[in-house]
Amino acid sequence: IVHVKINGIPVEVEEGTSVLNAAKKAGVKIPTLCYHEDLKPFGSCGLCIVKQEGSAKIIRACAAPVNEGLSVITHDHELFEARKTILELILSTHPSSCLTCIRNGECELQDLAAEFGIREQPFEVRLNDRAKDTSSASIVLDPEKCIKCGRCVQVCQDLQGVFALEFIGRGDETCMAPAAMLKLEDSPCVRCGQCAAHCPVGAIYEKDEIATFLAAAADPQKQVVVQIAPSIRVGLSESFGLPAGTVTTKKIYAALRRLGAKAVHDTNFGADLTIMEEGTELVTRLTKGGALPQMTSCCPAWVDYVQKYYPDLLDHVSSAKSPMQMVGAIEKTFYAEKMGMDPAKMYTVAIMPCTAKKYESDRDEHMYASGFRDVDLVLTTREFARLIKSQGIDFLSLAEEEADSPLGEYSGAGTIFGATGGVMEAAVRTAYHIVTGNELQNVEVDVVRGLSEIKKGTVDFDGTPVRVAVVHGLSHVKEVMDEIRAAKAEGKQAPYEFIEVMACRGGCIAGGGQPYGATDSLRKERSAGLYTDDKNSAVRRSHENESIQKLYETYLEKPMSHKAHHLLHTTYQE
Ligand code: HC0
Ligand code: SF4
Repeated sequence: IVHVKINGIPVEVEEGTSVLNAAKKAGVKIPTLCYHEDLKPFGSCGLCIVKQEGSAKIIRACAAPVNEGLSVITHDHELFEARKTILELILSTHPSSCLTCIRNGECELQDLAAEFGIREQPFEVRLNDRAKDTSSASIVLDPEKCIKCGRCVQVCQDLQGVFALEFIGRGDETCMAPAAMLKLEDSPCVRCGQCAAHCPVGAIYEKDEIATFLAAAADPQKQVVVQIAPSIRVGLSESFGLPAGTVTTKKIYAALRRLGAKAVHDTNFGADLTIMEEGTELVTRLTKGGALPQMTSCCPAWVDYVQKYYPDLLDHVSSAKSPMQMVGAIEKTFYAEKMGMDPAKMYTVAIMPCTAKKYESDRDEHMYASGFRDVDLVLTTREFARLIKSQGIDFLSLAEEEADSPLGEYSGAGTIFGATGGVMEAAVRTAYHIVTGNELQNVEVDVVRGLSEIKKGTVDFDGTPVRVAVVHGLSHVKEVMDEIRAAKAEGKQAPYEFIEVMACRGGCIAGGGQPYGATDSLRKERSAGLYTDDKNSAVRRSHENESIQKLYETYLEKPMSHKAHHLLHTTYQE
């Protein structure tokens, strides 16, 4: 513990705490722009400068650790003017097109300009004239709006270990871009969207497809059918001012009907279905042979990463399609038949916390098993929030509604898919039943919960140990992949049977398409919302979802049957 003074206010903080966080503890907000809790301090913007009392020293509060007896001044006239000048200089290289920017109302630079009362532009405006990169199905780069904060580069390189983005050019001309000025689509980008979720301005954002949705909903030739991902139910609430982690599932269903959905389904149903298929696949690999450990396949950025960085290990990835794709395939076959709908006219939409899902829905590997595209359109949570607001829907006052049966019924196991470790926990609940014929009594598998980067544990299947690992944040997966590769080279199996990987830290609850501002405390609150929802569920094991049981009885026959294989599985090519 060290004792410091912030503007004369004494505070006690742990050694190594930054001046910025010590100030926070004293109730003092130091302005920042490049700083983000997820990242190492980069110190590029200079807004967080403070004065050290008793010395002429100016300190960057984000990067400087406190020491015993330190006393700083965070706000005075001189610092205010210096910060205002920094902002004016940033604004002199940034377009003033706020009204038409995707970040209008949600921009950190705009907020700061307002806080500092900037009313005019004293410096000559010099914009770089680099063109937008719209090559990716998921992400748009607008280098003209880049403020060189460095967050996206750090996110892509350090959090994700992908290295698709770097700083290009010198001086004024510097901006973020894929190496060698490649198009994003030709770069190693896996479309996770974490760069967009961390960008403070409108320089990197999700491809906006709200207009496509509205056109489809207004088209009398189309019947719009919508599913929502597990983490939408906890993510959307923040966009409407509710506390993080608030579950709004039934208001979301109601909003979708007002938006023109002819049927409202839940990706959680698909999550239960995925568990049946993927759990059965795991048991088959364990008993009959096949590449082990088996790895989950539901995160499209992760699958993309394996294809780009570890194509030799693709046979470890489960052949099960993601829950989203499974729901799409079942909507255009089973559901269309049941309801007498023409699958050619059915327009399937998925609301996802993820930018990579836009790309997944457009992959050509067997995503058309019904004869039609499984999922026609993907909107992220952020687009969904804007869509609701644009259509005069007062979300908070909506009366709750139910989803449509049977593709709206799900277990708590399906819900927790949205948090890191959730797919594993759901799989354990069902694989235990498949292997032992009994039910797992304590369904809460604590070793796979929480935010540790790599979670490892052994689950006891009545005497048979099953070794599992859970990884989130792509930069950490390298360790496990290299272990598998090394073991394989020696003709051995790495010490796991089943591994879950999610590209984003925390899992889908903090996906690249979720509301801005994710930090670890927010990740915990969003996850807690899902775990509480699971706890409150009458059914907590995927195989006990009666609608899933009926789907097998009346249509698919059994997990991994010929028909299930055709509709619900795929293979990813090197
Ligand atoms: Fe996820 Fe999913 S859990 S990837 O994180 O498996 O995006 O929320 O929808 O498909 O269910 C995202 C979230 C999903 C899928 C599910 C899986
Ligand atoms: Fe990097 Fe992900 Fe952004 Fe692609 S989407 S540039 S992989 S952070």
